[in-house]
Amino acid sequence: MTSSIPPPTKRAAWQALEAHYPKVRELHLRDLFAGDPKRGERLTAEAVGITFDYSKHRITDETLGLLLRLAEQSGLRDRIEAMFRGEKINVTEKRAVLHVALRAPKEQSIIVDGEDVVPQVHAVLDKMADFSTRVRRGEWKGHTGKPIRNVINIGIGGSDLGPVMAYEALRYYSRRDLTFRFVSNIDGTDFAEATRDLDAEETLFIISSKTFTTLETMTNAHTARDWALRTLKHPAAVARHFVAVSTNAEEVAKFGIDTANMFEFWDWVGGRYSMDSAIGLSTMIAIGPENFRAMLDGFHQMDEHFRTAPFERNLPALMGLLGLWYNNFFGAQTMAVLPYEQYLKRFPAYLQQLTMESNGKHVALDGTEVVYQTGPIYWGEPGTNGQHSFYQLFHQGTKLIPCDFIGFVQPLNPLGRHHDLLMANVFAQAEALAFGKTPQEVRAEGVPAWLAPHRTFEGNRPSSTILLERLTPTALGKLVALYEHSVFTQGVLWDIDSFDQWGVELGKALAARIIPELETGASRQLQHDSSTNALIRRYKRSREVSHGR
Ligand code: G6Q
Repeated sequence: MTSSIPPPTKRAAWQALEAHYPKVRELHLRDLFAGDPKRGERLTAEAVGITFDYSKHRITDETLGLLLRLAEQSGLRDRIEAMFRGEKINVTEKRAVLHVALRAPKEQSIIVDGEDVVPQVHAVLDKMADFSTRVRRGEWKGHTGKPIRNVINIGIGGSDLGPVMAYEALRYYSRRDLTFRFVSNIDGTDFAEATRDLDAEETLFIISSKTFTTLETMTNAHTARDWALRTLKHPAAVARHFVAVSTNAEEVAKFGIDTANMFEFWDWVGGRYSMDSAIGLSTMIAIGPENFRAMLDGFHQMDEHFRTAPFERNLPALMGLLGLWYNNFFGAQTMAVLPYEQYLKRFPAYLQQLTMESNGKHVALDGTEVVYQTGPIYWGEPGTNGQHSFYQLFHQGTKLIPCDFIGFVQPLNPLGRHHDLLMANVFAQAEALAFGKTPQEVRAEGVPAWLAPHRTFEGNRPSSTILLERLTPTALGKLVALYEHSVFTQGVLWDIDSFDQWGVELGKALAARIIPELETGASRQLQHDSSTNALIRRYKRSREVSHGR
């Protein structure tokens, strides 16, 4: 696979970047722009309706050339093909990685283990469309004959974050007479708050779990069943009020959901790459099958772009390479994602899982410890809110935080001057971060000498500006796929498996040992470290006191 390719830091381009970095570190964006009046236009790429301005990055043409060479020397082209061909590039789980098949058009064919998966994808999409339409038309009736008015997705991680993010992002297109809620946390408050004002007779639960064994989801699903049956009384009601999205038909049947009401997906869809699989059922009910297919088309357009565009014009490749430049050469620890679009308020949270679960790895594909940094921390908030809190640190703190600004030309809710004011802020922030304000400029404004250092902005803070026309389902698909493939690019450059998540699996097992210790009598011998033992004892003691009250 990558055997003929040396480890990342031994690649000629990586070493050339190491030698090149000290020169670039000294350059200021002010000078780079002053030396090239066309920099802004030159370092902007356009594809599939997305404008990607990367001119405000601390790079020269030489940097870019070396980064692109690194992509070639890392075998990125072959690895992209391997993913699209359905090769088992998730090596630790021996699985193909085929979220791109979820949005492949009907006429395409992608073979996994001798079988074309594209017809299966479309069969599930058709089944989802049929079900969604029945719910939306009020034809899918609850047990007592009332139409469904509330849809609750129960899932966690990849089976929650995508659906929540997509619902919020595409709310403008959603059916306003239906209520959508998302329950993920094992904290009972999540379920209690989601259902407290709902009528079980009008409520549909979508139990979304690839494995159908996840503790949080199964606990919430059982609580949901009890809650529903308290009103609906008869176990037969489960068939009308519960559907499942899963790869595990056996467990779905055991729970009591009719497998005819199960929407399938496959082991080659990773949880965090599953929002466009049947995991998106709640999204489809909210926005309708046509809009859902438009979203898939957006994903597919970006897939094709990633697969075919030369890297110097390839948005995900460029984005991934720039991220690596700061992560591995400037030592940047974090990346901020700043959508200037209220509907994208959950996008940073969604991206946190996509990026950090994918590339938070400390060993290379062959199991050896990496000797370089891998995935950075992603975080962010919608603009302009973030400006009034943490942007201070961007502008004047001691940390380098590359930013992604995301904006749309057309507002979905045009209201007076709002949109121009919003966009003025995007442009102004990126400008201020790049160019800052010199001590001379500050003093020229009449600021006294003692105050001048506090009012000075060093600038030279890098950012990308990502501009789209309008937040449509298609645009959302493009945007998500942009990040998916940028994460893929980085995984290839770092030679890691971006598609496993052993840390998450660990979390799934960890609590299992303590649960019986909390649920059974106090006398059991605790065998943890002294801190954990003491915390458990204290919890149980206090719990008994409060129960005794
Ligand atoms: C995603 C992870 C993880 C997973 C959840 C839910 O890539 O694997 O976030 O999605 O743990 O798992 P289930 O869908 O199996 O319940």
